[in-house]
Amino acid sequence: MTRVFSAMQPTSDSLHLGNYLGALVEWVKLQDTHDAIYSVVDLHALTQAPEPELLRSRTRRTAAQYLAAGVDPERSLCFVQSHVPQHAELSWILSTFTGMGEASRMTQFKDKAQKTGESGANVGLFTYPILMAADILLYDTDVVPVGEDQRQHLELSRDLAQRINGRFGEGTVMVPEAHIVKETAKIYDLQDPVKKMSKSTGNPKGIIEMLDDPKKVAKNIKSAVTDLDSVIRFDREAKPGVSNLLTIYSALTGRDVDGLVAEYEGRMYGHLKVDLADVVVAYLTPFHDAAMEWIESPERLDGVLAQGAAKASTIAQATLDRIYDRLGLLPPLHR
Ligand code: ATP
Ligand code: LTN
Repeated sequence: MTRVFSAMQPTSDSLHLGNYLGALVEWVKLQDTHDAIYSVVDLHALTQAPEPELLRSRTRRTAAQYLAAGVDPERSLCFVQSHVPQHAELSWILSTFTGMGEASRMTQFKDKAQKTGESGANVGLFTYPILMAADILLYDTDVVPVGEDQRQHLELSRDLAQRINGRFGEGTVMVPEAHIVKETAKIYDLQDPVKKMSKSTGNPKGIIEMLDDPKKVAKNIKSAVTDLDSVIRFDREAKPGVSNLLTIYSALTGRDVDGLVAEYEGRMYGHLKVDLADVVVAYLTPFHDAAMEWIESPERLDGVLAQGAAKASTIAQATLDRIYDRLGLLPPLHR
C-alpha cells in the first residue's frame, strides 16, 4: 500500500477551519486507501519558543483533534514527533544536502522572520523545512496532504530526495508527492478574504476555531466581510469574501458550489451567512464533543500516541539505517 504522511504543529489550543478543510479532511479520507501516518510535530513548535506547560497541553489537544476528525488509531499511526528521535537525526543528514541559497528562498521563513525581525528569528525557524523533509522522507512517504502554503516546502523535500537518489542510487529515499486539493487548499480569513485563514494573524474575528464556542462561530460568520454588490456568485478575484463562504459551505455539506449559487439566486448575503452559520455550528458540535472526550482522558490519548510512536520508530529506524549505509556511515555493531 502506498504511504501517506502529514503533520501539524501544536501551536494553538484549537485547529482552525483552514487546517481542517485544507488538510485534516484529506488525512481522514486517505486512510481508506493508504497506509497512513500522522504526527504532532512538537519539535517544529519549539521554533516559536512556547511555554512548556502550553506546549504540553497543545500537543495533546492537537492529537485529540486528529482523532476527533476521524483519524482512526486502529488503522493509522498517530504519534508525537519528539518521541521518535530519528526525525532529528535525519534532519542533520538532510541539512548537509541543502544549499544556503535554497533554504533562503523559503517564503514562509521570510514572512515569519519579518514579523520578529530577521535578527530575532532563530536558526531553527530557518532550518525548519529541512526537519519537515526529514519527517516525510523517514517513512518512505508517497503522498503528503497539506494546504497550499506548504507547496514550496514539499518541493524542497522532493528536490532533496532526488538529489540524494542521484548521488547514492534510486531507492535511497522515496520522492514524495504533494496532495493539495484545489477547492480547499486555501481557506481565507473572514475579515480579510484575500489572506489565508491563519492562527498567527492577529484578528480573531477572521478565523473559525474548531473548538470555539458556537455563538462566537456564528457571530464571526455573520460579520464576515463580503462586498458592496449583492449578487451571490463564485468569483475568487472579484468576490473573494462570498467565494470563501461558498467554498466553506460546499466543503462542509458536500454540495457543489454551482448548486448553492442556484439556490441563493436573488437572495441576500445575510441569508447565506445565517444558513452557513447553522451549517458550521451543527458540524462543529460533534467535533467538539469528540475532541473533549479525548482531551479529558489523557491516559487513553497517551496510550494511542505511545503505540503510534513505537510503530513509527521501527519504520523510521529501518529507513535511517538504509540511508546511513548508502552514505557510508559505518554500521553500529553495538546495537
Ligand atoms: P500559522 O498561522 O502559524 O502559519 P497555520 O494556521 O497556517 O499556522 P499550520 O499549522 O501551519 O497552520 O498548518 C497545518 C496544516 O493546515 C498545513 O497542512 C497547512 O497547509 C494547512 N493550512 C493552514 N492554513 C490553511 C488555510 N487557511 N487553508 C487551507 N489549509 C491551511
Ligand atoms: N510545516 C507544516 C507542518 C509539518 C508538516 C510536516 C506537514 C511539519 N512536518 C511533514 C506535512 C509533512 C506546517 O507548518 N503546516
